[in-house]
Amino acid sequence: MSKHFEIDNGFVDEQNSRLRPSLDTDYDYLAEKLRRRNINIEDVTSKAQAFTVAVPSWGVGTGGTRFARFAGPGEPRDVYEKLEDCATIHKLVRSTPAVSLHIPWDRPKDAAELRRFARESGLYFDAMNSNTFQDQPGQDLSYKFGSLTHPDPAVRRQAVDHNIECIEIGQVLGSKALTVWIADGGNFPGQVHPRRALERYLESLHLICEAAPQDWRVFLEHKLYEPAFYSTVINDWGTSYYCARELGPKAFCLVDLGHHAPNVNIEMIVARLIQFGKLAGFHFNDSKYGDDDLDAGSIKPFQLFLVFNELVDAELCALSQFNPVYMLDQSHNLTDPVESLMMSAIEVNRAFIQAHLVDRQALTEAQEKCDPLMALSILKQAFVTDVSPILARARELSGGAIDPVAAYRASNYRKHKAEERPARAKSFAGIV
Ligand code: LRH
Ligand code: MN
Repeated sequence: MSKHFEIDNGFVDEQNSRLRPSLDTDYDYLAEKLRRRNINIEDVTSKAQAFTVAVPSWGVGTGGTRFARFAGPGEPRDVYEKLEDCATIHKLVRSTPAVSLHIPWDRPKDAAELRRFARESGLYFDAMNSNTFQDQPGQDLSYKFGSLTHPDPAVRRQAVDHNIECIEIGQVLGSKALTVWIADGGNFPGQVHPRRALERYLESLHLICEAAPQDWRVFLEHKLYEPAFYSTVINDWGTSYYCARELGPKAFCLVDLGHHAPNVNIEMIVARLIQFGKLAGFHFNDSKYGDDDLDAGSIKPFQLFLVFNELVDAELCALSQFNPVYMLDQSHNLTDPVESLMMSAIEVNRAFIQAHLVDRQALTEAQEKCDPLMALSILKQAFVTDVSPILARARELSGGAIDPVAAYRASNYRKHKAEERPARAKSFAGIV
């Protein structure tokens, strides 16, 4: 492979040297503030250093909508170039060592070779994602009217086989989980028989769970609507939870923050799935209306904090079956995907650290004494604490950039990639 431009550690150090004095001041000021709350800033900083969130391979290319996709310069053209961009994100923010692949978009010619390349780039693979919501060139049977729940058993078999292929590729890559999101549903009343469709879903997922190795997990991803606009087979957390229970110990429920009706209390769903021992983890993003796949923490940062408040509460209670995976699932239609993914990884880490600043003893007292105002203000005190110095120090201590976006822009990484990766002739509308 010809020489590819990379941001080197020396450049990051030089960038940091200019920012370190003001970070020291801000960090010491915050340290004093937290000391008065009996919080040791070093402990919290090491939590921020240990925090990780996986990056979606499909997120480093420019996203689009059904109306248009405005391809950016230096788009990654294959899974290797996608991993190059993922490695650059991790080099600067130091909290995204894992990448979640989507098959067939990222089907490797040589999975072992891809694993080696990833390891050499400081990366490993998180959950695999199957795709039975598009027809591939040369595919025998169409998924137009569904996949794992399609009335035709041959189509269901084809979809099950695809998921099993994703597991087999994942095993070579070192992944330990498969995320199954299906678009199955209908656009018209009467089009899909809800009970038969769900029975077929369970029949298909049983075959997929059986094919998954003992130490693997299968993540069921629910979604209210789109692309089906009247009924969706796995439309909400209740249906997903029922299925995960029916499917047994390998099956868990994955929460994509954009997959709910407006104003749904997602942190309550998280608390329930934690209590029921079936929380798989998350696809973090943000939205104002539908499944907008906007940058995490960009629209409803308080909701993201409240979700992590439930997660940290469970973590501190050392609940069994509590091992959630954190992934971003976003579509970057207008921004440089590397910048958006870096910012989003930081915002998810921010919510996690803010949730660790909650005075849980005082909160429990306020809850048990029915003192709602005190309970809210205890949460708000943590949420309004600017933990940016902790996040920046954690990145710096882990060899990353104090200001990742500034370092990235100063490196001209995108300009270099535009020279290395001549644009594809025609760019298509659609999310990726
Ligand atoms: C569906 C979804 C799913 C992915 C796709 C790219 O909306 O969230 O997780 O497979 O986006
Ligand atoms: Mn998702």
